[in-house]
Amino acid sequence: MQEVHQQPEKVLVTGISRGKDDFDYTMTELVELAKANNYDVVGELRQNLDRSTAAFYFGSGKVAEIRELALAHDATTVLVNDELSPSQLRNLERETKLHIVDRTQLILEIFANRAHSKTAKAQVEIAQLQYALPRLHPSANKLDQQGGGGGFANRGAGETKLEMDRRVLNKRIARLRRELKEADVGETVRRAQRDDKAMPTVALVGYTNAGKSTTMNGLLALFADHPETKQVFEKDMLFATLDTSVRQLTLPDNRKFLLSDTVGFVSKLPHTLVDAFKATLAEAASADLLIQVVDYSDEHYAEMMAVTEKTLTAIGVHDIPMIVAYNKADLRVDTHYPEVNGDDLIYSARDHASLEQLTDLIKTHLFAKDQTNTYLIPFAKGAIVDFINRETSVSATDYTADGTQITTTVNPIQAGQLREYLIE
Ligand SMILES: Nc1nc2c(ncn2[C@@H]2O[C@H](COP(=O)(O)OP(=O)(O)OP(=O)(O)O)[C@@H](O)[C@H]2O)c(=O)[nH]1
Ligand SMILES: [Mg+2]
Repeated sequence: MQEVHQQPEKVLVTGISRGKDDFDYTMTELVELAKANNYDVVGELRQNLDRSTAAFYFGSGKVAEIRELALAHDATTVLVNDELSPSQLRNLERETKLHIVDRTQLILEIFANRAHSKTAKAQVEIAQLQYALPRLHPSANKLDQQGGGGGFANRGAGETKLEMDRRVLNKRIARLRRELKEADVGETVRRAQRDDKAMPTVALVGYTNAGKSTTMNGLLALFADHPETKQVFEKDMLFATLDTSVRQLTLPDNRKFLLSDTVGFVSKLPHTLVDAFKATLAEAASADLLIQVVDYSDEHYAEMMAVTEKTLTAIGVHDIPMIVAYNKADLRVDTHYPEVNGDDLIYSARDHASLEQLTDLIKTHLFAKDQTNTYLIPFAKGAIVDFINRETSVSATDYTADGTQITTTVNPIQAGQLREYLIE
């Protein structure tokens, strides 16, 4: 995998508007993405065009202008705000004699630099290889040597036969897929759930840097099942989290749920990445409840929410109840928090009262179908009494001549498991 650039490489950021409302925001974000990959942004060039041109993406005249601006600023690389077609990429490289990195490739590079676990590395590499496949070209090797190419397997001299290159890449993709299947990402959750199938699951989702991991850590600090439960990694940077973490939480009334934290989204998230990360994101797709964490202090939060909704649909999330959690309210001068509005919450992940409010909302959703019942457990069934004490929210215990009588709040699955002992 490619290392973070040692000496920041000077780059231009470029894009065409295509008459889209979110153009400004995606261009601003492109600069952030560039910084996240340690590029030094020295200039920007925009063109107002209704549509990109098939040959160069930019309209006539702009290509020469890019070259001049790059020369004037010593820039060696040009970042483009969209995914380019293979021929647009080739033509632009040829005409400008500069290294062209489109938005997809940039995001792939960031992911590659951030990936630590074997799973994340394999998922990113699959996405990179799929991006590279249609772009394989006899001249591709030459371009790669200009640096910053993103660690594709088609590096190196002497690979002239396109067919052979394709075969090598496809073989590598197949191998990585096999390895991923063996590692089985979904296993994390299933292992956690195996002990108690009745445990509901909650997934934190949302834009990158919104505060998902900070929210997870806040809830863990309050309700982690064991004091030694590990906190997750949180940091002020794009795509801090690439791996899914699942932790068990136990509320003061003894009710439990599983909370998961996973990779964040960004606008125009490459579809090869969405595909490659499907297994990791499956967490969200199978949750009982989603918490969409929003950076409410960012002026573009509405666009970020729209992107999140779109990405959730793309990974196959349908009809899962959602709490919208407007985070970082502490950074807004005019906002009172915590404040609950129906299913939504304005809060700060660093604020105790906020986390309590969030917990209340989670409880309302997860435990709405709970029921309070009284059971009579024969003395011979001590294990059942243990189970009730461990897993449910007990309000009264009496010892009668016929056994232990317990009044407790159970979820529908537990109610089914305990039905034969029900007395009222
Ligand atoms: N001021 C303030 N900062 C916050 C709050 N919540 C999170 N942050 C900061 O925002 C940054 C990003 O937080 P993370 O929790 O890592 O964000 P994330 O959503 O997990 O991001 P990715 O893993 O990159 O998708 C960190 O520097 C946090 O300290 C908040 O309520 N107030
Ligand atoms: Mg995170």
